Amino acid sequence: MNKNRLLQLLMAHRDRPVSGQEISDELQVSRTAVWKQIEELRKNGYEIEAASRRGYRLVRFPDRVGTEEIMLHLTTERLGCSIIYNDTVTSTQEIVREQAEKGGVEGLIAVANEQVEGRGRLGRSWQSSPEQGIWMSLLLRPQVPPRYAPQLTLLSAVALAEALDGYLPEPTAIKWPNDIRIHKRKLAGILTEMQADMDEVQTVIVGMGINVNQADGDFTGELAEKAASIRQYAGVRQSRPQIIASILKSYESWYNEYLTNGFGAVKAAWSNKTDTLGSFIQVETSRQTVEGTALCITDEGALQVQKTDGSIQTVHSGEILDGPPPE
Ligand code: BTX
Repeated sequence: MNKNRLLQLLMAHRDRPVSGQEISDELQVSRTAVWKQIEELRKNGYEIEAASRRGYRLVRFPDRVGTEEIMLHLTTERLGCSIIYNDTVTSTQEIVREQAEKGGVEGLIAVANEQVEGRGRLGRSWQSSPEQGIWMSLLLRPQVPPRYAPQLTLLSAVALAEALDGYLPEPTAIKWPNDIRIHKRKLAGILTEMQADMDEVQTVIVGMGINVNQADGDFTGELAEKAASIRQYAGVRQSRPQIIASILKSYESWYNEYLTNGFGAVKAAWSNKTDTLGSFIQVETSRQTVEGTALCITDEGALQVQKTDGSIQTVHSGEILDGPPPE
């Protein structure tokens, strides 16, 4: 019997017990087989209530980010079509890169419970402690010219921020290009790595790191002042597989919009959700530091900054230097 189908059935009836007979009819297996699978699920951390005569009810599922748990919640068509789960990895970016080289399909994701060499942008590291967050990379193969890469970076921020808002009492804000913050603390970061030839992007690997269940005191050192988790604002622990499914859903819908209609709607949504535009910033690029007011996003996804002498400079990638630490 397919364990996943049993889980899906139990999920669909979480409000009432489902009888062994109903399950065996639905899945076309014997009641003994049902009972064996229920025992197997319990061993894997699923809490399943069994009331005599009334049947089985799924009370709680484990907070694992394994393939099965994610699939239970998935409602997407393409994203998440292939899921690679590992308990511990160096970086999920590496797992997806290997798959991409072997011809992995668009929509493939790698998820880990822990990363021991989690990477941020510009060679920085990303703290990816076990159990506490979502450490996930997504493989895309968009057929766009490489100069549009910044658009995908902004798209990722919009899709992720929108999904996370569903779990928070107040909305997140995007700091250019794609930090997701709440009260100016970093809730999630995105690392976009691209392989392209002269005319076309070959693969984009979007790495997303989301702080989910860290409690006060779990962020130490520089992160104590800079980082935040969903739990700290939502007040309770959150289900990581459910959030992963929400992220993929939101991402798929923005990605489809982008591939069909272009960057317009993404640009508008990003501009609406950022707290960067309109503020005075210092951006460090690979060549210089640009200082001025963040004006707008161009149609290619770059940032325009109006310098104090009135001239306008377009910045394609860089890092906004931090102001004083948040209250
Ligand atoms: P970033 O360069 O914008 O952010 C890195 C900086 O953020 C660090 O220098 C540190 O100050 C801070 N930081 C480190 N860890 C955390 C954390 N857990 N929460 C908040 N702030 C932190 C952002 O880079 C891109 C991060 C992508 C992470 C994903 S996880 C899945 C995939 N695999 C992988 O190795 N990276 C990506």
